Amino acid sequence: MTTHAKLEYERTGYTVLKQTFSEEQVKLYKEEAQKVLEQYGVGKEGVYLGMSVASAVFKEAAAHPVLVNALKEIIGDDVVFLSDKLVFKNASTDFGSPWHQDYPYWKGSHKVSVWIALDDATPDNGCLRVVPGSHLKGAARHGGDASDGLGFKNRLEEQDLDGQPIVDLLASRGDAIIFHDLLYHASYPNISGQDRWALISTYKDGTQEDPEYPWAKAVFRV
Ligand SMILES: O=C(O)CCC(=O)C(=O)O
Repeated sequence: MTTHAKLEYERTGYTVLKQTFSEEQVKLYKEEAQKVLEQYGVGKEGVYLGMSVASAVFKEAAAHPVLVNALKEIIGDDVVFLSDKLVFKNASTDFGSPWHQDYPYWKGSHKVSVWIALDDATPDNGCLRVVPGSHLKGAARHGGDASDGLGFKNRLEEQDLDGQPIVDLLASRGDAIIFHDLLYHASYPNISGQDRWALISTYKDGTQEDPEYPWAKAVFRV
């Protein structure tokens, strides 16, 4: 399975590990995430960076054996966890994430992120959208007009998407989507009236030199 995952990742820039986390684990993560948000007084929707700093539950999630096996296939033996974030789009969140690559945020060596569905994700509640193979195009120029309030000062230009094949990644709770930091991705607005929460964890190859990342405060070798 992981060999397939590696080949798919190399070809398309992403691979989906279905049902990696159990119902019980997903329930625990949502409850624990709720506690973190309350503890830190975080608002009702958005992004919270540093779940593993806030709770050991997320550190354990980041080292899930199925994930680690797949990451070792993709990255190599020296897999380092850098940081994670909760993207919590509640029933009232009616905006999607603009098209972007993650690379402009990280720079340095190429990072691998894992988008873990804590709710079922559909086009109606804001599932991910990707351009398969776009990670092979290299780093694109990103523009910076965030005046519409949707965040993401690093955004792809509209013409970068022209004529590109777009795939919607519907996901079930517990699925894990592993993706390259050059993959073009975005998400739909949530118009469903239902929550759409996801945990995104980012990893790197420990043999590669990188700048210090001030927000990576729970770094560990998996
Ligand atoms: O979960 C989402 O809606 C998209 C998040 C995303 O693309 C990111 O944080 O890089």
